[in-house]
Amino acid sequence: MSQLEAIEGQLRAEGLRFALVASRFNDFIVDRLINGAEDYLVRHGADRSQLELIRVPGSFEMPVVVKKLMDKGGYDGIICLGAIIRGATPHFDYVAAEVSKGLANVSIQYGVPVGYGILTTDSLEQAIERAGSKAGNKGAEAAHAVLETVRVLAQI
Ligand code: INI
Repeated sequence: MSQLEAIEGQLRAEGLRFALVASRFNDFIVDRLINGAEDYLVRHGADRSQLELIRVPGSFEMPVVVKKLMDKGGYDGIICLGAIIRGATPHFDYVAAEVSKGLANVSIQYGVPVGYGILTTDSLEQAIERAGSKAGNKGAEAAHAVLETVRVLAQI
């Protein structure tokens, strides 16, 4: 067991401001991810008035919108929520690769955590499992990761 004292992020969202960027594509899944992220943040102390929801057409449009939000400033973290389903998406690999690359780049460029709450699944059934049923809620998990990272960055 290590004797080192770790820098760790506390899961306290009081006083923090977040943007939730969510796709309209597959909105019946994405709406559950939004609920999961919002519920997580509010239960950890966020003020609902400090959460801003931005709807975009599809996951592919997220990086440019997140970049504009970063330029505008004022957000401690941004949580992206979407569902890219292989069965229904011939260009699945292109969309998924570009979105993850784009979001990673903008997060690093601005030093603001961006949560990847975008499901990439083979089937609709898998997406449902990850949007609040037997495999948890990936929207809540993305919110958790962003909150923890915001708090870690504040200590470094
Ligand atoms: N966007 C998604 O977020 N999920 C998908 O599964 C999807 N499919 O199936 O194509 C999808 N496509 C739209 C894409 O994100 C863009 O909005 C579109 O290509 C216009 O640029």
